[in-house]
Amino acid sequence: MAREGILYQGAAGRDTCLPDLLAASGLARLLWGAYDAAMSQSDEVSKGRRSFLLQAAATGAAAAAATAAAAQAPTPPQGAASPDASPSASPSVSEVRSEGRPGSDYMVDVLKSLGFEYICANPGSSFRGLHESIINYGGNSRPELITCMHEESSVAMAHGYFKAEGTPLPVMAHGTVGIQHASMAVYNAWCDRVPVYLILGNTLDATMRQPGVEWVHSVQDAAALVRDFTKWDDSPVSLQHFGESAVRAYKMAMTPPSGPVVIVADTELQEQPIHSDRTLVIPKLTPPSPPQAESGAVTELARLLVEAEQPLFIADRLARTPAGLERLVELAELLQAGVVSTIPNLMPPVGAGRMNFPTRHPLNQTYRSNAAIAAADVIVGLEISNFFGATNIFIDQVERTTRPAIRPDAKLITLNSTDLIQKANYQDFQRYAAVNMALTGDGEATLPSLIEAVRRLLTDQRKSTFERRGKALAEASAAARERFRGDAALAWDASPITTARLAAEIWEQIRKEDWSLVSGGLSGWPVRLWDFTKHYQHLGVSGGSGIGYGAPAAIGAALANRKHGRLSVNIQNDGDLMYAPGVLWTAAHHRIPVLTIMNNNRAYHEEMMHIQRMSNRRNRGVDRAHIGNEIDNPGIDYAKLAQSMGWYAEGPISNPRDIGPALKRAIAVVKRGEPAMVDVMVQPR
Ligand SMILES: Cc1ncc(C[n+]2csc(CCOP(=O)(O)OP(=O)(O)O)c2C)c(N)n1
Ligand SMILES: [Mg+2]
Repeated sequence: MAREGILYQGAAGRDTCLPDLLAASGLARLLWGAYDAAMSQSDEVSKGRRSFLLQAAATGAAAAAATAAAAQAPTPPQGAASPDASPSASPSVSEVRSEGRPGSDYMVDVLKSLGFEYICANPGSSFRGLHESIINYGGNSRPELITCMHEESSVAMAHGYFKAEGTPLPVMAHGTVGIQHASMAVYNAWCDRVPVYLILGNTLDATMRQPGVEWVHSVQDAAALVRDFTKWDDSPVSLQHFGESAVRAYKMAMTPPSGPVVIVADTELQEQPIHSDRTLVIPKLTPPSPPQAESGAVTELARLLVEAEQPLFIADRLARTPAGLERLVELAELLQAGVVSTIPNLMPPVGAGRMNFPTRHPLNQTYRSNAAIAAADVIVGLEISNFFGATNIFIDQVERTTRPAIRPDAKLITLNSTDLIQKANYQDFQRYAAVNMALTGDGEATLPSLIEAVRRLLTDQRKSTFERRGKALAEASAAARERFRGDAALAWDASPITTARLAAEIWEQIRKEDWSLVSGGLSGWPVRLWDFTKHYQHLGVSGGSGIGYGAPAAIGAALANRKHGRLSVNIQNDGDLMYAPGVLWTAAHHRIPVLTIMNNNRAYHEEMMHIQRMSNRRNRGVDRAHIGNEIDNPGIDYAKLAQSMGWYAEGPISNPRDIGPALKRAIAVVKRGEPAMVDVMVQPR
């Protein structure tokens, strides 16, 4: 039986809907302005939906002697179906609500108030109410539903989207099997300090669960699985509770240090009507201002920097917004200090957590990071978890040892917000770094006051010293860059193609475009050879090194880049793609333009190197190290794989001279608004 008590006080819909109730109760002023906008946007669709339901109901009412005002219909409306895979014992008559709104319509209004452009999901009946409200009541617009083929892809898309756009992309998933699939991608987002916004469907009331699959897909505490690596979660028990927690979750996710959050949307809350005697409010979102480091410590840091002989900044997840990059350039230029913006002590240096500093800036010392770290007398780690790794050399031999990578007199300072967020179980906080000063606060938000404090301490004498230092740093970085250019020319015509040649060929085709490298390190060659200047040109790495991130994160970032008209470039590792290649279909289906170049080394090569190392250490030879690591015999035809999912694709390409023309053709397709792939057979590294 349909329950009694239809939505928002009766059948008149818009006339007596939420804003009116709020106005009557004097609560309207509490609403965020976006609520009204959302309501009017969705009004037409909503009216259409109501009339459809009334129509369906009227047929039913005639057959059933017009009792109970359209509570039942004799024939099910189109597509009415039983829940996931469970044979339905329900009667042949489907009940139809004739008027008003279900709880999930309010949930959609809440999501609209948060300004979400899209929402990713692999469908699941535990959020069928919300799904239906998004597409019908919400008009499938802001948020528009993006169909994903794996929950891990949904979350990784949200991860990549945030890094390009700076705003979260919500994800819906089953509170059990969905979050189990999604969990590794949530972990990546946690380690990378990225606000992923998860909505999990679940039926808490055991008496409301359909026997069978719905029990298997229900849980007491849906967020428990990811609580160790999320910032906050809640399981609301009323619609108002949902509204408040949904807004709170957004605020928590976005407050630096950012991180993933989870809201559980109970199925009963989604599907039952909004009770007429309730007054619902969409709480106002107040964007939080990020925490800054304490002013005395900032002044002391400025003094150390101005007095230093060789100050050096090492930046990892510093630039949260475009302003982060600009401020770091300003600070470095003011002091003529070097900047390393990379994961240190990996040879070769491979990409930063964020795009913090232009690659060809004369003060960029990333190309010679070991030398710069060894020479520095004041080293400031900016939003870096692995400061120990940056300042020590770890040697993985039979006996693992560590030795300092710095001068004995070097002063070590950190400016981090990460101490505000740590949990115990997962160890992404890295080895403890004994430092001289630890400033707690958001790095980007603290830079303006640090710049001001440095300015106050500058003297003409120091300025001329700085100038000399800057010249020397510029020469050193230019020389390092020149060496890399020489290295890139080695085996230029080799086949399989060298990673350096591939990076150079891609650069040649994109350098005049408004490009964005949405994923892919290619052994560090783009960072060495390309001219990165803008915040969206490098989106950094996964955070948790959970492989399977690259492809979906790239497509999520490309979705964000689409409206800006940027050329999204994804350098795609083969092993990474094969975790969940269905995301290729998502890109084609939603017409997400992205240029994907397969870094096809036919192996899980990183792991192959580990087995080679083990074999060498045990003196057994490396000739069997491919076992368990190769992705060959048969080799995968990635062009065919992509074509089968609606992509334009070429390859595999073995002759380096064929890369340029193939990229030209693929870029033309991407410019038409479609995804395109070029599969290239490359050297292992
Ligand atoms: C989820 C997950 N499983 C396994 C690993 C271990 N792992 C690290 S690198 C790697 C190989 C990745 O292969 P590919 O994406 O082709 O990159 P390549 O190493 O060949 O450059 C694997 C399997 C991991 N980091 N994450
Ligand atoms: Mg590989």
